[in-house]
Amino acid sequence: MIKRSLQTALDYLWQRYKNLISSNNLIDSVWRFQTLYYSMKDIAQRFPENPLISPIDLKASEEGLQIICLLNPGVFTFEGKTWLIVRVAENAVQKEGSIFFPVLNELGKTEIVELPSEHPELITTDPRVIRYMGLDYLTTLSHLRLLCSDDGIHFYEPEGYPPLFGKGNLQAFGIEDCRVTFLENKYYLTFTAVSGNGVGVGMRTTTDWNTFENHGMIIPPHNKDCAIFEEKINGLYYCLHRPSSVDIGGNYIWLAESPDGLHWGNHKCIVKTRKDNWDSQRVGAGAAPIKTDKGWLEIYHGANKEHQYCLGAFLLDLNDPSKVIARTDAPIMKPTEPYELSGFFGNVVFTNGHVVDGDTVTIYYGASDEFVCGAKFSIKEILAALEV
Ligand code: MAN
Repeated sequence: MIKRSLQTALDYLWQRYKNLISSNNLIDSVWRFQTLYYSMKDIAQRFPENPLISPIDLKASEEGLQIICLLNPGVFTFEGKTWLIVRVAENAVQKEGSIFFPVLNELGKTEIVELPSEHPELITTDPRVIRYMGLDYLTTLSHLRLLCSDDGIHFYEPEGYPPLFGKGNLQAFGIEDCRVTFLENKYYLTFTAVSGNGVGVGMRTTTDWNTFENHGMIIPPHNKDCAIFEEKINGLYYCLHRPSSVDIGGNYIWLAESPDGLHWGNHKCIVKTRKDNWDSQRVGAGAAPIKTDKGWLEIYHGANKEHQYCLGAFLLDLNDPSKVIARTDAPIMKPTEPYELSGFFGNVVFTNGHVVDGDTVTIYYGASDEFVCGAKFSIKEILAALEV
């Protein structure tokens, strides 16, 4: 609490005096203070090449649709390259007097729905959602696209790896925010499956990224942000997931276990929102937890009432992941750069994919729900930021 108030005060002072400090070229200690302050504020080292991929870099999946957002990629390594499975959100071309949005029909074909733009029961205040006559729809339809890279910075669409689209009536509004877990020679893809029936967790598995086994919906609505651990613990599969409880409860992170990776039980609520904090409204898991000698380290997102999305971290016991050992008090990353502050849905940094190399975790993240970006963290530094 004290640390947080101190940080708010420092934040204010820095915003007020940064120009003065740089123009007067003040003594070294001021710069040391500045460095210290910045490290308290955000410990992410963003790629200078950010944003790495923008909507204009890819082609729409079909005529009549346009790519509005590229965001929240799952990440994996395959055949010596870094791969992203990017969420591509497309909308329909708009015309005066109506609102158009794409959905998938039972056959998996895109259909454009038209609504009158002036209607007493139409609410379009959130750019992501259309509320019409008491029902919710999405302004965009998302599918998942595979991109790969030799250096982790420059990504391209390889030939022979077709995109993944929603299938069936539980994915009619699209598939989003895919996490990828490599476990026992198989890639597990867990993603948000959206339709008029609700928002749940869909799963497909693959070994070659060409043929996929479809496991349907593994966790029913309302649920998202499902990340499967990359190792079994005491013979069981584990995952983090995020149900949303409408009345009693909230948007909290839960843990579940499974004998086969498909059927999940023994659910436990492990990480909750924190009142008046940066993660006061919702929390959700990022990618699969990272195994460290201190415990399972998870980078998660949290949002406040103003829908500002930041990243934090928590640590779970290696042997019993339902025990939360520690959690960061302040965010380890918050929206600060122009591409994180404004875009399709500004003030958002959101991650669900990373690669680990020794002490370095490289996250790929959605900025402002519009661009794909990259940043590095030192695992030691994240561990040092945890509060017990
Ligand atoms: C939700 C999801 C994410 C999105 C954030 C911020 O958590 O829809 O895909 O990035 O909101 O809009």
